[in-house]
Amino acid sequence: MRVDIVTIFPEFFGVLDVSLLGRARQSGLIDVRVHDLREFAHDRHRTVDDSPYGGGAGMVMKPEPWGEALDGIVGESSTLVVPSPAGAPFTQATARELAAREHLVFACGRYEGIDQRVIDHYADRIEVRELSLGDYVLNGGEVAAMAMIEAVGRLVPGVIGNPASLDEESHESGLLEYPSYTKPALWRGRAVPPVLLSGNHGAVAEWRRAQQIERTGRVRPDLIGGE
Ligand code: 97T
Repeated sequence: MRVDIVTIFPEFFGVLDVSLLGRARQSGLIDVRVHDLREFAHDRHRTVDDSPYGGGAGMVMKPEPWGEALDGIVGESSTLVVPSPAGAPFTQATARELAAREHLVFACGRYEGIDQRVIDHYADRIEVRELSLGDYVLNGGEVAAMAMIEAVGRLVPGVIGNPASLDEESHESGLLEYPSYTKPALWRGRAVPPVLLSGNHGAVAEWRRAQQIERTGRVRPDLIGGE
């Protein structure tokens, strides 16, 4: 998979080298390239933003640098991902869909967003996904893009050593994960649930399932048709 990132903060993405995806990058499974949007702004101050038509607070990212940058990066089989608080929810299902793409291009907007014509222009030509991490506001798309790249990258075949471990995770079954324990069996007066020491695999599986259902109902009733 090829991943391109366009941002005014390219140095932000240095952490991708030290994360789990570092090995995937070295082995060539994921090829990540970061581009500085300001290199596509040609005025003396390398301006990438301007005040909004119609008035209002904040600044909007100008379309010309985005067009120049993206024209040199996208091809007909690219998917353009635009992190945005106004986007559709990014979920594990979204991550799975994107993990099957050949080429992802992340457009990281700052300020109050990118001139909408940029999104509309590319949406007429290629797949464009405006995606939100959740109902809160960040200063820009960089942190959201990083979260999405990690969620997608670990689903690319070969990136995770034991792919079976992916199946048991929160959000794959529609339920949250069961609680986990390791040695010692007694810690600060707290015992590991005895069923986990019983050696009875059926009883363990049943207990874990019950824990998943209890936890999901308590913490995330929305996942099972409540609230
Ligand atoms: O708040 C944002 C600002 C810019 C780009 C993305 C976001 C965001 O993404 N998920 C939640 C908020």
